[in-house]
Amino acid sequence: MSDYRKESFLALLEGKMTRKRGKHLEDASDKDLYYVISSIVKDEITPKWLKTQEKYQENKTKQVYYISMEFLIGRLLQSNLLNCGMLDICNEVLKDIGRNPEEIYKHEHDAALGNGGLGRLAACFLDSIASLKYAGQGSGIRYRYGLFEQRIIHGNQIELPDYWLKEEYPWETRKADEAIEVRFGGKINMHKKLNGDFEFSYEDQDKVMAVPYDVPVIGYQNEVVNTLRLWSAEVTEDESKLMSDPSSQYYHHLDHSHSIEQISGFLYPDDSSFEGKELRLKQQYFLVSATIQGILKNFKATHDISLAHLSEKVVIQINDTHPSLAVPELMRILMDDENFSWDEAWKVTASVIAYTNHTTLSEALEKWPTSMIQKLLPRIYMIINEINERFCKGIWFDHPDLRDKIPELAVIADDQIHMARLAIVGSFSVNGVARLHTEILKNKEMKYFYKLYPNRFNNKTNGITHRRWLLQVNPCLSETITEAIGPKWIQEPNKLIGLLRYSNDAPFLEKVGKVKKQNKETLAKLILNQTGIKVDESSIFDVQIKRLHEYKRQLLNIFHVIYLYNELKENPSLDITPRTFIFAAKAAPSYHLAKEVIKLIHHVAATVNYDKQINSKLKVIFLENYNVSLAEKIIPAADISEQISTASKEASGTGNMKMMMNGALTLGTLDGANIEIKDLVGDNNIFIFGLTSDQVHDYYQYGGYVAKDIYHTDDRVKRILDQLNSGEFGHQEIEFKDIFYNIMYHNDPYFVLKDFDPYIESHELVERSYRDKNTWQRMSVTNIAYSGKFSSDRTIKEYASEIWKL
Ligand code: C3B
Repeated sequence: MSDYRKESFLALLEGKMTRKRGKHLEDASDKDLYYVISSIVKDEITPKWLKTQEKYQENKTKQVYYISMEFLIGRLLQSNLLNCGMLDICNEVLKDIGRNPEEIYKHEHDAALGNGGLGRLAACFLDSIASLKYAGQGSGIRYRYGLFEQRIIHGNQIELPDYWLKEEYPWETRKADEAIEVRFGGKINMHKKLNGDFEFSYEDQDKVMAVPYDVPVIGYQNEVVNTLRLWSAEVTEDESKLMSDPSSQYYHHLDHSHSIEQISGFLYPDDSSFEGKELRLKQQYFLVSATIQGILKNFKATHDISLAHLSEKVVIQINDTHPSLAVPELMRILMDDENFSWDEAWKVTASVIAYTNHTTLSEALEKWPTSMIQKLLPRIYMIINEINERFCKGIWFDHPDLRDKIPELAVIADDQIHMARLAIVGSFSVNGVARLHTEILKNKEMKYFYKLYPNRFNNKTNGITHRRWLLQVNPCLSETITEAIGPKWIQEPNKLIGLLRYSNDAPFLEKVGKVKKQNKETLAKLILNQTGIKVDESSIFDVQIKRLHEYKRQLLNIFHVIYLYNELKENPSLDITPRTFIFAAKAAPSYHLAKEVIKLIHHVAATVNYDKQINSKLKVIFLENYNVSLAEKIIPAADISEQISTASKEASGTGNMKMMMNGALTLGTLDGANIEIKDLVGDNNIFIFGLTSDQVHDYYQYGGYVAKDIYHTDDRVKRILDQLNSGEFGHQEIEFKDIFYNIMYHNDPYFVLKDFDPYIESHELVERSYRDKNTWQRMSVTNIAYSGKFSSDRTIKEYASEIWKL
């Protein structure tokens, strides 16, 4: 690093510190430094931000709008420094003045505007869109409260509000002059026009201001700065004036403004499950209406062609069905405000919107009661009705073979609006997020739609940004990689494949092993700090970090731990490689069984970790409050990546990709993107076990699996389940009866017992393989080498060329 660059960065820091915080550098707190460095980054990128937007305007570039109810961006300072090429210099200068960069970056509150995979995917996509120089915007909600903070008390999950905006958020810029009015409820009037068409006008609607807050999305060292636009719900100016009018009913208005602000009040904490709350519907319409109005306004300001050509300049990707009201909303504006006929409006709408499906879980399917939509969004309801009628008629006349399937296909059925059907009908592209998942959509879940629209369906296997998930979170590994194959992999992650040449190179393998060891030591310190438990740094770090859900089967994992514990208790001198099982997971607050599993993990941990006879060989760690920042600490230290969902249930997974990229070996089922990982690395570099998706499907369809039979025939399983019932883990006998009942009397809906034996076997193979350090290191490097495919750059290039046509 040149002294000159360092000196000028230091001068900037000093100058800003006095101007912004009124302090000398030597008196500055870590928080002062956090704010000042953020402000330096913002100064650096603001001209580029303006220029990027101006260029898009001047060149009339086609734009993609990625609409999502969730953007799980986490902290931004470090990745922003990285992307604008200032991370190294900043770190060095901080160290020179005796400060610890980590401590400073920690002062940023994680922006947890998402639940899990879907929200984090959206964040990775924005990073790749900007880094690949595509013109794209994210559009989401500026929730005042993000995903709850998790505390664990006696094994019970307690949820605390995440008021992340308590202090200034340095990355956002409020754009009050670009606010947009969104309207709910009211009365619709129809008038017949001279030509026989109908015209619609609205009365008595509730008005809400959508105020945008823009967050910059910085491309990787390429001058591009895109935007994530987060909408905040506020009272309109007229209404706030009324509040200060002494003759008005002040309390009434306060109440009203509170209910309006609630629209962007908090993120619903459900992951892959649908809660039909009216406030959630309001959030969805609020996001969609503000975004689409904004898009059209921008289109008109930029282009001098008619809105009939919208699809030449705009594409809207909707992230799952949550924003699928985009279809009727765009129709409404084109017809009621822009005087398009139905057919003209439909042609535009269905060529602009593309839909990504992220799950086939039935409990996640969004179905709104017609009465709710009718009351809250009367005009939207009329439009959905018309879409439905035309769609059903189309099947009746053009696809007589599918006539008897109309009840399964209709957008409105059983007094409910089926949002996935609306999204499919109203879009030009429907994609799944991994190969298996897309095949399931085409051949099972959506097979009649696939028959109707074979060309609409396509696959886009997920990805993750290697810039954050390797370069930033694992600097030592990144350096080691660069030393071996040069720095080109940073721009072209497929170049990681060059590492294969080193997979038998002993010094290189040793270096990679050393980096892993350091990362494990760092994580061990964090574990000690957070839990007071000392773990063996040379043990296998076996990691399962993700939302807690029955289908992800943290239960299977903890059953294996109990099994190992039982074995060791029976034979304490058993020669096993020490293991540290690391869990982190939030459960949806109303998801009882998931919370029971968290409790079970804690009770097993309490038994295992304090049992002197065996605790040098086995430790169970649950790290509370799983979020992006914690993931960044755990992933570089993982040896084993547990991806053990019931086959067919995990659409893709992205944690599997992050851990692979950091050299962990996958222990997983043939589900989601695990299959694609296996296809790349080969059977010898992954541990695969359990039922296939087809087998799972057949059991569901034709029966034939009886969980109780396994209980009665496999002593290991019987012992574990009896332990749950006997109070051995926990304080009372009834503690885990719901888990027990679910397996025994609901026939183990996620096949935990069925996959138990192959899972144990796979773990034994893991253990044996780990004993041969050289082989393990080679497997690890092979995984890193093939991980380039899972960069979100690859995914985004596919979206851009095959769907968005940018
Ligand atoms: C998740 C799926 O569960 C994951 O398999 C997938 O990798 C990610 O989406 C990203 O595609 N998902 C989620 O986080 N929330 C939902 N509501 C539905 C799916």
